[in-house]
Amino acid sequence: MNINDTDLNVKTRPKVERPRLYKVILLNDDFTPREFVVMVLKAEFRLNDSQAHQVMMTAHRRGLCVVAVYVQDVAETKATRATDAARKKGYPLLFTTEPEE
Ligand code: TYC
Repeated sequence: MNINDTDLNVKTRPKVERPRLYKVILLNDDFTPREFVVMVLKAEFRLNDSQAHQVMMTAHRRGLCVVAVYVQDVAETKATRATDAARKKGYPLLFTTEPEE
């Protein structure tokens, strides 16, 4: 392999930009049990118990809370999976995504 084919050569190294990140946003509702919200946050977003409680209570008090940021397809997949898990139990819990500025 030629040195020009490697990333070691600055003259030919393609310039890559970091992908835009998307926020996953948890919305409050009046029906989903708090403990179910905590369970979903731990299972889908790998939050620990303390983080999950804090995020849940922020959404509960303020109406919404940013859970985490990911590249677009990861953010959308996690938001959909978490929303579907609630729907399966008959809860209206909703996660949305939104690009960071
Ligand atoms: N507000 C719900 C209740 O009182 C709990 C809840 C918290 C639901 C956060 C959704 O994103 C949420 N049972």
